[in-house]
Formats: sequence, structure tokens, C-alpha cells
Amino acid sequence: FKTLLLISVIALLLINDAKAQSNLITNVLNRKTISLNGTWQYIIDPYETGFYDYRREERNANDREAYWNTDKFDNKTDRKEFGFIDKYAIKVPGDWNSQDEKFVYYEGTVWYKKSFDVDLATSNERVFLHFGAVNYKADVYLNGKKLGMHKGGFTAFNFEIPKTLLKAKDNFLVVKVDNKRSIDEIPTINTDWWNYGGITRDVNLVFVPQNFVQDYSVQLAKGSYAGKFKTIEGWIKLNTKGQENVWLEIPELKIKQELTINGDSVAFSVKSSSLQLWSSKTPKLYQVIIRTKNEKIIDKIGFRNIEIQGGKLILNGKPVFLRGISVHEEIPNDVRRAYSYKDAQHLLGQAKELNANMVRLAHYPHNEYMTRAADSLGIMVWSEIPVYWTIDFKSEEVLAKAKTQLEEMITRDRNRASIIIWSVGNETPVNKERTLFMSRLVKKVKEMDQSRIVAAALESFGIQGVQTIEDPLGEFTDIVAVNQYIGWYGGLPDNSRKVSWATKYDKPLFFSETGAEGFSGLHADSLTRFSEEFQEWYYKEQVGMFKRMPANFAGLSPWILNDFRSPRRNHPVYQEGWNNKGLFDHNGKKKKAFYVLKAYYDEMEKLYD
Ligand code: GCB
Repeated sequence: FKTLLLISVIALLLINDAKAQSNLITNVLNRKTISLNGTWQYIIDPYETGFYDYRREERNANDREAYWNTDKFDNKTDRKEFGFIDKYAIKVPGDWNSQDEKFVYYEGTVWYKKSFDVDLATSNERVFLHFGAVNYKADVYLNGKKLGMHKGGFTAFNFEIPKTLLKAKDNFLVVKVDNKRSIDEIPTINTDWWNYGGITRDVNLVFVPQNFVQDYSVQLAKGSYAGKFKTIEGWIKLNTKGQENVWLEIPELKIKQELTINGDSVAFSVKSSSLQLWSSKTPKLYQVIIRTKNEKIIDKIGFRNIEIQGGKLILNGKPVFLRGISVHEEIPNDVRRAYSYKDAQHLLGQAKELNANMVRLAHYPHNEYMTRAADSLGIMVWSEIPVYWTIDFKSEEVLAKAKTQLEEMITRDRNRASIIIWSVGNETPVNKERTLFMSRLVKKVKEMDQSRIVAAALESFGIQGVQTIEDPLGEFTDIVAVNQYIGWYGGLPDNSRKVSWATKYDKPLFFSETGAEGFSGLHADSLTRFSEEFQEWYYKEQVGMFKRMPANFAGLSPWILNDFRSPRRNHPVYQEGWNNKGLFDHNGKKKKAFYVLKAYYDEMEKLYD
């Protein structure tokens, strides 16, 4: 049938959106790249000897003892006290902790080195070095020159490689990776998860034309889900100012629009009469092509509308109930960070087994495979930055770091339909400075993206009576999301019978966490803490409470899909460095509580469909 196109091109720059860009190249997975994944060599350097001299001064660029400079001896009288050899080899991507016993508890500096060849003789392209993530601080050097530094363990970044620096053979790439925790970083020194260090995600050389499409936004216009014509709108941004023609194509919708960029970006708005919306039941993705005379970028994008109406969460015009589950970026069976598409499919597959339609990616942005797999599988996503517990809320510098992480998270993933919620943090203490800090993060999200819901996981400690969520941060967020552990961190599970819920704000209420530990294989009566029966009882009582929730109850993401590693969990029998609130155990076996939540989700699915 016929698709009617109504094109209106707005020649204005989208002021806020354009301002909020980082220098991140998006959709790297579908660009021309050479992967630098694989085996690298390493040096463990707890004293940072490769970086500081014996006076603890940062070494000069040409210092022969700096680990970023060549490790080759000039002649036989030469002296060097470092070197990279195959005996010390490590896999990228991957955390170091899981790769050798000696790394399990290590926090500090490890130098990574990779040699690579690249033939650029006939090419006029620019080259960028792109990292999916490095935890936490990365100082990156190529052939003895510093390319740049990045902080933040869970977001992507890239540096341009000057052409003159690249050699056809044997480029010497060195990355100083430092995962030491620090009071003025994000997260700060205290977390309930393992501080896996290393180059934890993909590394790529990215090849682009002189002026190239750095980033774009292609989304359903807010509110455009009803009626015959639906509007897709957004913008395309070039790396450098200039004049270029760009074509936006969505072949399946017969959309082909030529746009002219004057400056560095252009906004567009296109109508279609045959657009099928993305939802969990029908996660329809369209091939989107962005083309310039030198470049063709292909993406797969879904179109959906998420909004709040009368205290309800509405997806494509219909109330939706989020049958969620929280997930860490970890594969417990291998005791390691997740990093691949296969890992993402595994974790989201487990969520599907639970009949979940949503995941809370805790407590930091997960890798891009995860959000792309969620797009394909029809799983809605809550994505969050690691503003966790008590960071330094008084510091403008810390605020700037949080904003950078937000910006990097949103920039990488703004075209993922699965992401419906951006979260600015978790369980932050209620006080004036923190509320100001957090409200500024909410504002930052709204400047960058008006098409999604903004949340923060708040807290509730009551174990009886009416729990009214009065946290002043709730005024700024679009939903009131609360973590509660009635019966685990206070009282017993049947306390939840004595609790009812209310919110001060006319907004959807969401339980962003609830959970109890169950040590897999420990069977006892339900009063015995850490037994699977206790955890099962906890979930049964919670489900009883969910069924008595007020009408604005929009769903939950219990804590948590899998058992996960945490240095805070030191019971020598029931924990041994694991937080055992998983519904799946370390070996992927379902605990009894799994079936209680699954039965509830089956019921809720029927109720809402
Ligand atoms: C929480 C935190 C989460 C912890 C969990 C727990 O409230 O948000 O990161 O792991 O409780 O198990 O105590």
C-alpha cells in the first residue's frame, strides 16, 4: 500500500540537542573498523612507576623509562626496567580479575600494550581509536605520543589518531588502566558490586571520511503514535562544519529524503502512514540509512512513544506494566564482566524465561550489545549512571563528571527504542545538596532527550503503615521509583502485609528494587535466613503486597537476576564474596523464588494484554 510522505525540513539547528553532543562517534558497530580486540600484553604497576619518576613527578613525554615509550633496547649497554612480552598476555575485551588468580582483588594500574599494522597508503580517511569502556581511568598513548585520557568505567570514548603518527607496521599502542576507587569519582569508593578492572569492552580503529556523520537522532516524534500519519523526527550531525547533502532513507517505509547541512547539523521531520510501532510484543526495527557522498551508515531503529498520563505509564497510547528485573553486567558462571552479544543474549534470555518485559541495567550503562539485543528482543530498558549512595554532592567537579557520564550514555544509545528510562542515580541520601545535584542531572537529561522518562532509585525503609514517598527528588523525576526490602533489611517478609503505599506526587510508582538472599541449595524452613525457602517466602509476601498497590503502580525490577560478586558480602558460608539475591544462582540454576515471580508476571501479562 501507499506510503504518503510529508517532508518538512527545519533548517534550524536544534539548539539544546546540538549543544549536548560529546565528541563520541556513534554506531561504531556498523562503521568501517579494524578490531584491536584479542591478546594484548601487560605490566602490573601498583606503584605507577611507568607514569611517575622517583620524585613522584609525572614523567616527561620522552622519558625512556615511561612505559608508553618503546621497550626496545637501543644497544646492549642500554638499561630498561620494563618490557612487554607474551609471557604476560591478557584478553581484550575482558576484566583482568577473571583472567588470572593474582588479579582477583587487584585495584590499581595495569599497562596494556598492543602492536598493530595498518595500511593507509592510499586512504584519505581519518582514523579514530574507540573504546567501548575502560574501568576506570585510561591514559592512551600511541607510538610514544599521548592521545588522551578518559575517566568513567562504563561509557564509550574515542580519540583521533593524527595521520602522521600512524605507521604501516608495528604501531605501539599503550593504555594505562587504573581502577583505583576514589572519593571524588563516580562511583565513589563504596559500591555493592565488584570493581572489575581493565579494558572491559571492544577496542576498534574507526575509519571515517574527512567530514563525517558523527551522530544522529532518528525517533518517533513525541506523541505521534495515534492516527494514520506518524512523524519520525530528529537530526544529523557532522563532525566538522561545512555544507553537505545528506540522505535519510528508511527503505521499508519508502522514505528517502535529501537534506542540506549548513553548519554542522540539520533537523528533519518525516511523516509515514505505514509505520509499525515498536513494543515488547512486536519489537519492529527498521533499517535506517544515512548517506553522504562519501559515507553510508546503516542502523536498525524502532519507533515507540513512552509518556506519563494521569499518573500512568503509557506505551504507544496504552498503559504498560513493567515486569522488570535488575541485572548487573556480569556472567556469574565465569565470574567475569559480560562484554559480547552472546553474553547479552544470555542475560536477556534469562529475563525472558522469567517472562520479564523490562530490565533495569544496574548501576551503570551496560555495553552496547545489551541495548541492541534489548531492541531486537523487545525488552524495555532502564539505563543508569553510577551515581550511587554517597558521592560528593557538594562538588561542582563531581557534578561535571556525572554530567559527562550522562552525556556519554545518552549519546551512545539515544536511538535505541528499548530504552525508555534514563536514571540519574541510586539510593542517594535525602539532603539539600544532593537534591540540588540530582535535580541538575535531571535537567541535563531533559536538555538532551525529551522523549524518555527520567528516574532515580529512591529509598523507603518503613516496615509497617503507609509508606508515603516524600523525597523531594520525586518532584523532579517523571516516575517515583523506590527500592524497598521489607522483610530482608528490616522485619520479616510478612511485614509487607502491614504496609501500604502512597506517593506525594501524581506520578507512576515503581519498585526499582526488592529482594532477599537465597543461598542456592540451602533448604530449610522458610524462617531460616539465607535458605531458598526464606527467599521464596519473601517473594510470596511481596507479591501479596503488589496486588494491593494503588492504581499508579507501574511495575517493578526486583533485585536481581543473577547472584553477583561483591566485596561487601563476607559471610564465610552463605556469601564468600557473593551477593546471593539472584533468582538464578552462580551456575545458572533457578532458585525457588524464581517461580514465584514468574507466576506473578504471567498473571500481570494477561491483565495488561
Ligand atoms: C540496594 C542497592 C544494590 C544492592 C542491594 C543489596 O539497595 O541498590 O546495589 O546490591 O541493595 O543487595 O543490598
